[in-house]
This record gives sequence, C-alpha cells and structure tokens, in this order.
Amino acid sequence: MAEPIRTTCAYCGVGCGISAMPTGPRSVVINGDAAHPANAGRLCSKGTHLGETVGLTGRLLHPMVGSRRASWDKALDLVAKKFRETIARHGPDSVAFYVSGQLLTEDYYVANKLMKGFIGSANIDTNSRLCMSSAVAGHNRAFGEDIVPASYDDLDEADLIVLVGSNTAWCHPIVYQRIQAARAARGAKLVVIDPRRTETCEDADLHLAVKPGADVALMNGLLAWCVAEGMTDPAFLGDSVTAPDGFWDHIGTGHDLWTTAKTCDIAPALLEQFFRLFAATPRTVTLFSQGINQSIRGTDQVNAIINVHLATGRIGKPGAAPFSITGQPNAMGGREVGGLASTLAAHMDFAADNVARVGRFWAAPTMATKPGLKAVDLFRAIGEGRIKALWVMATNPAVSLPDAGRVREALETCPFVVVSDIIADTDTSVHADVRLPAAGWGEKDGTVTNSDRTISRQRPFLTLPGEAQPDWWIVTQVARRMGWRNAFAYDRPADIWREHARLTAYQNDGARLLNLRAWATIGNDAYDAMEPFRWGDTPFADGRFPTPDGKARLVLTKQMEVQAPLKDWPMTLNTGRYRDQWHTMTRTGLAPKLARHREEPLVEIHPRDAQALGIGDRDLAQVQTAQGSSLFRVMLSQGQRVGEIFTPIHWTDQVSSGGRTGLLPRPLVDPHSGQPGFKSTPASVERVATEWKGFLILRGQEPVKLPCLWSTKISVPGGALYEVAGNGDAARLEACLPKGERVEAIDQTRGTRRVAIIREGKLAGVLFITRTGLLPSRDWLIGQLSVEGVGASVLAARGPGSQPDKGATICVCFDIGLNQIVAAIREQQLLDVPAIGKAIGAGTNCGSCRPALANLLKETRQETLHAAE
Ligand SMILES: Nc1nc2c(c(=O)[nH]1)N[C@H]1C(S)=C(S)[C@@H](COP(=O)(O)OP(=O)(O)OC[C@H]3O[C@@H](n4cnc5c(=O)[nH]c(N)nc54)[C@H](O)[C@@H]3O)O[C@H]1N2
Ligand SMILES: Nc1nc2c(c(=O)[nH]1)N[C@H]1C(S)=C(S)[C@@H](COP(=O)(O)OP(=O)(O)OC[C@H]3O[C@@H](n4cnc5c(=O)[nH]c(N)nc54)[C@H](O)[C@@H]3O)O[C@H]1N2
Ligand code: SF4
Ligand SMILES: [Mo]
Repeated sequence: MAEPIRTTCAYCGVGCGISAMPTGPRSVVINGDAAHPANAGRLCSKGTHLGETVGLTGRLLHPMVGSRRASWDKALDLVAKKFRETIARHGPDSVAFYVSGQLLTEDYYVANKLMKGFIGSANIDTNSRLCMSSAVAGHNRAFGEDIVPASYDDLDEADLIVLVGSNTAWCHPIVYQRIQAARAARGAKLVVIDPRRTETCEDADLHLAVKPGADVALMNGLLAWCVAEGMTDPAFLGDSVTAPDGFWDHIGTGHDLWTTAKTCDIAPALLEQFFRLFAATPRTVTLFSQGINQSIRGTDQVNAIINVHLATGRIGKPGAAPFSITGQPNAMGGREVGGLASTLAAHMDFAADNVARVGRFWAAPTMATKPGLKAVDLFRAIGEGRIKALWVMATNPAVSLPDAGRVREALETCPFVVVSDIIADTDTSVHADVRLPAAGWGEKDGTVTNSDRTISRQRPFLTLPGEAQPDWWIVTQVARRMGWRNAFAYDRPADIWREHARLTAYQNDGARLLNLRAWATIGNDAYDAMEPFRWGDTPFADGRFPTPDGKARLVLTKQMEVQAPLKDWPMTLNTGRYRDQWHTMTRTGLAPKLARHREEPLVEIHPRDAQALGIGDRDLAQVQTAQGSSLFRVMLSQGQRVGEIFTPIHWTDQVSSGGRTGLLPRPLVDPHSGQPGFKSTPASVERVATEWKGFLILRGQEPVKLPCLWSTKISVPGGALYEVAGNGDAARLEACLPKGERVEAIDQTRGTRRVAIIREGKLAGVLFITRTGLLPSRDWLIGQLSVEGVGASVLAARGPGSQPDKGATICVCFDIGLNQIVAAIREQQLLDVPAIGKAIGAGTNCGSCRPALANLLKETRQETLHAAE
C-alpha cells in the first residue's frame, strides 16, 4: 500500500503537520501528523476537512488573456513584455507586485528577488502588511530584528497565558487546545483581553472586555502596577534593556489603576485581579494577534506589550515571552525572505551596506535602494495612475483591503493587471487582463515557516490539474523572459531554498539571528526528506539583543485619545473571522461541512442597541460607513459591547449579494507599520425591511445570480443552498430554476410559494418562499439531492419520521447541529463537555467545537434555571 505523504496544513500559522493519503486522482484522506511538533497529530475543523477542497470546482486550469484561453508561452510573453515596456517608459517604480503569506518561501524568494534586485524597485508588498506588519515594526523597534521570541513549547511551560486581541479558539484552534492542555496539566491561568466575548473567553479565568483601541493604556497601567509593586526585574533592566528619556516618568504618570480602568472601560476590581495575577506570575506568555496589530496605533500596542515583558525580565526564558502569533501558513517565511516593501531580504533592511551586500550576492543589475509602497499606499498609487502594471499573487485585495470599493476602482483603471490564482473567478481576478493558473495546496512543493519559527515542508500528493504551474515557476519564467535568464535558472524548489539559505548566511557575522547556513548545501534528497525544524532556539536567552549595543529597547508609547462616537456614525465596527471559514472562502467555501457553522454573513449587535434601533434578531440590516455600505443578517449578541458591532471578512461577490465587510473599513494605517486599522471604523446600522424570505436548493455548483435583495450561497452535498429575501414579486426567482418536471404548491393568501423541479426522478431544484410563515428544514430537502425517485411529495419538505431542523452545525466532524445538542443537554441532563461527547459524540474528534459546547451548556442551564424560577 502507498505511504501517506507528510505535508503541512494549507491554512493558519499554527502550521500543523498533515498526513495525506491520496485515494484517487482528486481525493485524499487527511489525518494529523503525529510526528509534527506543532500539532502532534491534532487538526482543527478546517484542517480535518481539507479533503473536501481538493476537487476542481471553480479551478483556473489554463492561462487566460481577457476571457480567452491562451498558451503559457503567449501569456508569459505578454506579461514580460508589458512589464518591460512599462518600466522602460515610466521607470521601475511604475510597476508593482502584491503577494501573499500563502505563497511558499521559494515562491516568495524569487518574486522578491525579481522586484528588488532586477526590476530595481521595492514595490512588492504583501497581504502580510494587513496582518502582522505592526508586530514586525514592534519587534524591530524593541529587539533590532524581527524575531518572535517565543515558541509553542513556552505555552506548555507557562503559568499564565494572556491572549490579547486574539480569538484563538477559532483562529488558531490547535494552539488553543495546547493552552487548554497546559491548563489541565499544570493549572496555568488564562486571561483574554478582547472587546467581544468570543468563544475563546468561554473557559478563561478572566475576560477583560477592553474598550477598543485602549490596549496601550492597559499595558502601561499594568507596567505601572508592576513598578509600584516592585515586580520589575532591575538586574535584567540594567544589563539588557535601555529606556528612552522620560520613559519611567511617563509610566509613573496617569497610569494608576483607576485612570487605567476608566480609559479601558473595565471595572477596577477586575483589572486589579488581572494586574495582581500578572505581577505574581513570572512564567507568563502574552500572545497577541489582530486585535493588537490591526490598529492605527498597532505598533505602539505591540511595543506596550513587549515593554511589560522586558521590564519584568519575562523574555528568553522558558514559559515567558511576548508572542505574536501569525495568521497565514507562511507569513513568517515571507518575513524571512524580506517580502515586505519595507524590508530588503533575509532580515536586512535598506541600509546602504545591506543593499550592497544583497546586490553582490544576487549579482543584481539594478538594486532597489529604498523601501517601496506599502499595501494601502500601493493601491492608492494604482488608483492615481502612478502604477501602471500590477501582478497579484495568492491574495484577493478586492475583498481584503480596507475601503475595497476604491481598490476595485483602482484595479479597473490600472492599465495592466495580472492575477495568479488557483480559482478562475474571484472578486479580484474579474479585473485581470491576464489570469495565470497556479498550483494549489496538495500540488505545490516547498517550505513554510509557522508562528514559532518552525520550518516544514509542503509536499505534493496530487498531480497538477489542467495547465496549472507552481508560483515559483511562473515568476521565474517571466523573469527569464524579461532578460534575466541566468539569475532565475532554477529547476526545482530545492535550488531556490539553497540560495535563500545561503543568503541568510552570507557575510553574516552574527549580526542577524536568521542564519540557515546548515541548510545551504543540502542535496535534493535531503530537501525532500526535510523534517520540521525550528531556527533560533530560545532567542535572547543570553540577555543579548541584535541591536548595536546588544540591549533591547523600551519604547515610549502613549494612549491616543479614544474617539467619542460621531453623530452620523454612532457605532464602532469591528471585523474578523469565523471558525470554519478561511478569508475570502475560495477554498473553505467548497467544503459543505464547513459551510453550515455560519451560513450567512452576520452583523453581531448588542440587544440594547438593536432595541434602540428597532432591529430584531435575523432581520436584515445595512451597515454603513463613510467608505461604503453592505447588507448583513442580524445576530443579537450579549457578547458585543454596547455601541460596537462585528462583521465577518469572508463573503464576496461570488457567493452573496451582501456581507461585503471590505467595503467598510477606513483606509487609515499605523504610522510605523502601514497596517490598516481594520478593527475600528465609525459606522451606522439600519434595519432593512423585506416582504418575503426563503431559500433555493440547486443541484450542481454552477453559479447563478439571483435577482433579489439578499442572496447567499453555500455548498451542500450534491449542490448549493441559497438563502434569499426581497421585496416585490418573488416569482421572478423561478427563472433561476433548471428545466424539468415542475411541481408546485402556491398559496397566495399565506404568501407561500413552493416549487420543485424533478428530472428523471431526481430533485434538480426547489424554491421555497414565504411572506408570513416559517420555512421548513433545509436539511431534509438537501438530502433529497442524493435520493432517487423523488416525487411531488417533496413539497411537504419532510419525510416519514424525519427529524426537525438540526440548526447551525456546531460539531463539523460528526455533523451535529445546535438544536440536537441543546436537546441532548436538556433531555439527558448533561453537565459537562465530555458528557456531551459520550452522549452524542460532539466534540470528540477535532475539538474545535468544544468552546461552543461549553457555551451551550451554560446557556441551556441558565434557561432551565429561569424556567424553574
Ligand atoms: N477560522 C479562521 N482562522 C484563521 C483565519 C481565518 O480566516 N479563519 N485567518 C488566519 C489569519 S491570516 C489571521 S491574521 C488570524 C487572525 O486571528 P485573530 O487575530 O485571532 O482573529 P480576528 O477575528 O481577526 O481578531 C481577533 C480579535 O481581536 C479583537 N479586537 C478587536 N479590537 C480590539 C482591540 O482594540 N483590543 C483588543 N485587545 N482586541 C480587539 C476582536 O474582537 C477579535 O475577537 O487568523 C488565522 N486563522
Ligand atoms: N476588514 C478586515 N479585512 C481584513 C482582515 C480583517 O481582520 N478585517 N484581515 C486581513 C488579514 S490578517 C489577511 S491575512 C487578509 C487575507 O486576505 P486575502 O489574502 O485577500 O484572502 P485569501 O482568501 O486568503 O486570498 C488568497 C487568494 O489566493 C488564492 N490561492 C490559494 N492558494 C494559492 C496558491 O498556492 N497560489 C496562488 N497564486 N493563489 C492561491 C485563493 O484562491 C485566493 O483567491 O485579509 C485582511 N483583510
Ligand atoms: S490549527 Fe487548524 S487551520 Fe491551523 S494549521 Fe492547524 S489544522 Fe490547519
Ligand atoms: Mo492574516
């Protein structure tokens, strides 16, 4: 029997090892790799269901010029010619690449080399700008190099774990499980600092619902407390840290408990509890992500966290570190090759000696000598006509950049846009002049670096579909055609890896900690067999930092005025992620199992705000900002702070008519990092009335545009489910039904319309609309897509003895819905999460739903108590 292929998960920066056993040309059985240090065999819901995403639905299989298929030769020649001509006419800064933390290190390396050493511009930026550039800037300011001074092992050894601005249970689930295991094993305490009460808070010892943007005040208040309590580390401060003038005076002024509590809008007693716990616990890891980074003061927020760790000597020791956890599978690899516009290569910046050194190494004809444009400025320059040729690789900026409406306009006006993607139609690629089919996960071959500096191999186990090619190949082909044949004469990813490793070691006398010298000469077989390894074991263990004087820097950070609500925009919009979707859903959207957790884009709002605005649960509401507006389904949530709303980032034109979060955020950025403040935009919300609602189930995946106000699509086994709502005559939706034998039940007085199309005894499509009443369970009807001999009775929408609606899927692995879990808790009087597992299986496989189960237990218990009162 064939051996499983060991590879790394396609999604988040946890970087879990996967064991993939192909079972056919486009099918695979996925298991966790027990030997991988990041996950020891565990996988979350997204990783577990990767197998559902390797089909060819929606794939881009051939190069396309406009809407016509082209040969690779023709497409590559065209890209090379257009870039060459634009550079000749307007100079190297008139072109740009916008790349991604989802490229492999080898892809990233050649794209960076081409732009910075050969085209001679640094206009290559990446979606990592939107993701962790504030952490990069913060590390550089504090340590002199972008070093993450923590590893997952530290989580196992910590006594206190503080999560700041991180919904770890949803976004880094295997890290969350590791934290839970550490708590079980050694009683580590968990504190979550997040304006929302997320599932990550469910089981925490403390949740501080901080006022958005007040984290600097919080951290400075914490530092002031540690100073006052004599809990700083004078020896470490003396030997290893320098402070700027006025630093300690600043911390000593206006950072008392009461002032801090007021600024952060947290009860003083609760804040004091946290301060005491922190001060008393030397082994503390403070893990942070987008709630900290994605702010117009993100870099200061990062440094405020690092300051506390430096001042208390909690760095470079087991179980004690500030820990910036990265989002994408290769965000760290991108940092290592220098793929940001503000870095050069291999942890070097644009200092003249670095430019000269890298230029020598590459034998580069035209080195970039200064940083290029950062993402938001880059797209502004495109909109203003200053950049005339753009190549987008492995990212979907029409959705994911702030003020995405302007980004779409910029893409439309740019004279030449190339998009390399695995999917044919994305909100970005519809603006492309040339689309290049890239190899996807399971096909591509190279390395990634996860959040804790562990480098692992992504290995192929599927053949390349159609004419798809790996990103490194596409880039080097264009580079060769632009005239740099020798500098891009790689035959395989291993050739690129060796060159990258050599560059990290090149004239590196120890000034740069990133040094992969040992890997610079490995053979192709050793590259293929590479085991996961972490570089830079425990950074700063010797109390030395990569600054000129060897000391770390405290950075003076000031809490900016937290803005009072504006008259037209009384709410604050926060944006982020769902447990089972990945970014713009081009891959997770293909997995029916992942679709059912959250089927529609929701705006979460506190019941008190909703009441004041006349908005009810499950209504539709328009969220508006100065940048744009979009429609969402309403979800009342006690977990929101009053005055603050939350929307998800995932929905696109390809799957829905609303939920376009990207149109809403301000394009304001942090002054140091250029990272946008996605988490806080002044907004308003308004109810939108509809006369009818309903759903449509269609066999197959062929996309259809529905003529109604609200439509969202999810994949289901055998087809697609659309939720719809609108005004006027709903009959027009019937035009979207396929041809075939038609059965219908139309009740004008109750305003219900039920139409089914049956072809050769199989259900081809159904439409259910109601103006007044309830709608039946979708589950049973979806099941009918895979049944033979369907008849008119399908309109009853339930079979003999069929079950009531399962509700939103909570446990993806065993397909168990909310209603089933609540029923089991009530009927079997279940008291804890393991008991639910024993009774119905939920939560016993990947474990991603365990926080949700804990929450349901609590809510159901409260309901029962109220009922008993
Ligand atoms: N399921 C899933 N997992 C993912 C991804 C995905 O798309 N889906 N994407 C990956 C990527 S690229 C990334 S970057 C990570 C992101 O992972 P996270 O950063 O954990 O995710 P987010 O939902 O963006 O935001 C985290 C939290 O920050 C909080 N927050 C907002 N404002 C503030 C504030 O002012 N202060 C504080 N303290 N908190 C605040 C939000 O309420 C939110 O709960 O997830 C990775 N993992
Ligand atoms: N409002 C708001 N906006 C945000 C955020 C937020 O919290 N709030 N978070 C930001 C963050 S942290 C991030 S990381 C970004 C993510 O945003 P994006 O990077 O725009 O999102 P993805 O959907 O991951 O886009 C990846 C694209 O690459 C394609 N692709 C997948 N694999 C490959 C491959 O191997 N090669 C090629 N060439 N293409 C491939 C996919 O089909 C998809 O079109 O969103 C940012 N935007
Ligand atoms: S936590 Fe989940 S999404 Fe992240 S790498 Fe592991 S399996 Fe993949
Ligand atoms: Mo990210």
